[in-house]
Amino acid sequence: YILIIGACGQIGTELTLTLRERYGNDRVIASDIREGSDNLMNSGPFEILDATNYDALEEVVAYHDITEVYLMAAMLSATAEKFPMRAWNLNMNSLFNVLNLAKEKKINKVFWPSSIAVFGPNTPKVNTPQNTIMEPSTVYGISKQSGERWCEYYYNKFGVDVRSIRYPGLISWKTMPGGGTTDYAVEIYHKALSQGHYTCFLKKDTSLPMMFMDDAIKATLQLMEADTENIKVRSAYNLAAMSFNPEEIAKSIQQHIPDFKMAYEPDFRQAIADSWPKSIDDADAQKDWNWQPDFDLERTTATMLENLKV
Ligand code: VAH
Repeated sequence: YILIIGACGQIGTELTLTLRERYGNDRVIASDIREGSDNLMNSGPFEILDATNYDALEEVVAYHDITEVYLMAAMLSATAEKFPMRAWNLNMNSLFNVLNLAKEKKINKVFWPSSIAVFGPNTPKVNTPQNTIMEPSTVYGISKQSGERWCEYYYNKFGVDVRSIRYPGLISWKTMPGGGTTDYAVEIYHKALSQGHYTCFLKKDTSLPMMFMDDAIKATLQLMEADTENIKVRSAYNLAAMSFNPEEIAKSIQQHIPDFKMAYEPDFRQAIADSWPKSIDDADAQKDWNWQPDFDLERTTATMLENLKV
């Protein structure tokens, strides 16, 4: 059986729905610190679970006969800057709990999300390679870089089958993102439809690596279903689909809503975005497990507007 921790989050919700479609509703147990969308709650088993509580997690794993865990609970970049110690506690202790369950052979396989946030201000920003300088300057990025080191350590020392992806900014219509720096790329579609204008918290030329959620879910399942000997990276794989800046996404929206207006009022998240890469080299994911994205900016915008319009 599969357990999704953080099932009510932006990725967790879509991951749960996709895994339930693929493996059967009752084989995928959703869990989170709070209840989620009706669609999520009505489609299969759910547990209220604090992922930082080892005993509670061990009990859910034993009760539901869990063999695979997707640990999607985390505090994202913007919120983590406001609550550094809470972010570190959640992001790291949840990971240690899951890695230790796997080390004790109580579960067989783990997925844990990393992020392009592991890169910092002195990382090469264009076509950022899989292996390069990583000096993250955000609490969230530090927790993701540390998490990658622990995943690789548990694989090398204890044979734990943990797999990870450095997600770019993710764009979805089924759920809102929660406290990230790339959230503007989701909010903009909602505001374009509801108000015809959007005030962006990043400068118009701030290019960031981005991905439509369907591609992120496809990559996650592809990595988890790959033969273990094909997985050469046990920290976390670079993964890419597209890069764009706020001006470019605004222009793609204006193809559908000509009168859409954009304004720019950069806030504290500008410094976070400026520390991240502009584009990512994901040659390893392509080579090791045949990664290929399906969504570019035009298709993303068309899909978002199509599904969000009332
Ligand atoms: C964030 N959406 O903004 C997340 C992600 C690369 C960005 O890690 O914090």
